[in-house]
Amino acid sequence: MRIKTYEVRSMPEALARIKQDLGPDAVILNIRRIKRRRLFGLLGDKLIEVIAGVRDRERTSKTKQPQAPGSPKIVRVSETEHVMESSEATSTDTGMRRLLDDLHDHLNKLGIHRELAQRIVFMLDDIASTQMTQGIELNTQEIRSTFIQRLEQIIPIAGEISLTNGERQVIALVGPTGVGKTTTTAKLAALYSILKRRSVGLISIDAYRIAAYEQLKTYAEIINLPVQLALSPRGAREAVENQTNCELVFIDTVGRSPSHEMHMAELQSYITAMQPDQVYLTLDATTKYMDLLEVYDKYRQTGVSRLLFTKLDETLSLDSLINMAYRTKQPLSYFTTGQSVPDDIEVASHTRLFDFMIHEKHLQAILDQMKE
Ligand SMILES: Nc1nc2c(ncn2[C@@H]2O[C@H](COP(=O)(O)OP(=O)(O)OP(=O)(O)O)[C@@H](O)[C@H]2O)c(=O)[nH]1
Ligand SMILES: [Mg+2]
Repeated sequence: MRIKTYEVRSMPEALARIKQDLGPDAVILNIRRIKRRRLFGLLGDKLIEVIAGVRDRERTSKTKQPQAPGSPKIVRVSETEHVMESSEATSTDTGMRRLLDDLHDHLNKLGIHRELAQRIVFMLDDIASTQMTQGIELNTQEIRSTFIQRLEQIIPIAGEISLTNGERQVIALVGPTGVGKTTTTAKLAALYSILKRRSVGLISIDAYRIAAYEQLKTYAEIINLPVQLALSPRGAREAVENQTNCELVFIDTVGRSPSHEMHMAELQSYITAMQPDQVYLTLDATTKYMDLLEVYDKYRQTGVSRLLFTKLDETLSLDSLINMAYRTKQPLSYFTTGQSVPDDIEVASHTRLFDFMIHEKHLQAILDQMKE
């Protein structure tokens, strides 16, 4: 076996060098943090020592050798490609490993998807060790803000509706009954017409329950906006065409159980007729993750392009919401936090997601460990 030792600043750097020297079949035998003393023993650089090896015959063979039961976990360099791409590193310092394992357990207990929990732990480890190896004075705020920025790579957030001058945006809210589509439509309409002074149009689609139209109309009268009621896909298309002077048009659709096949087909025909620029799948944050996945599967045919979560005020758990954004890769748009129109709405942010998943005490414990 050929064995080489590398002293590097990050795991991606180690993996690139090992792959180049020893090939994709090389295995990582050990990783530990080390301090390299500079001249006069001052200001030690914090580095990672990685020992890697390759069996002589493996330098040419592509077949994997089965691992003996009970032997330590050996990671092939070729299997760590995803780690390199996302520049996430691993740490095997015992103390640090234990802390990161605890954090992983904590995320699992919160209900965070296993794979996502793993990525979060890798990312946190990488951020902390990169800051340390670059000699940046460590504090929890720095780590927190860097992490929040990097969270974008794994949980997409669309942010607020962006309006380009002269271009009209048509946004449809779809989703199961009672999630808060009409209330949220009213909140968004008020926000954009009153606070942002944009010209807003409203369309209600409800062939069955005239009450839903009345509900939106009541809000619209307070905000001082007209609402058009569409009772057929054709009528809905005409309603959209009529709103040419508006910069923003919101379409409130009526909810039904997603298992109601006829409703889904009908909703689909309305959406096809109206061709909205964005379809916001509106979901209740208190719903279980598995049920949300089911709802998503039914509604995705309507061309869902954003997720909007309501009723965050009714739950302390954001796991379903986070898992949905991670799993579906659909960007999060807004969160609603109560029944008050228009106050109880906020633009989705990574900060809220971070604060749910990772607490100050986790960051402090990691920093204390790294400073040892
Ligand atoms: N606690 C809380 N309640 C909300 C929120 N958003 C909406 N609601 C309430 O949820 C209930 C249903 O809201 P609607 O807006 O009528 O729901 P919908 O999705 O339009 O329902 P359908 O038209 O039947 O499909 C109402 O009592 C709202 O006040 C929120 O963010 N938090
Ligand atoms: Mg409604």
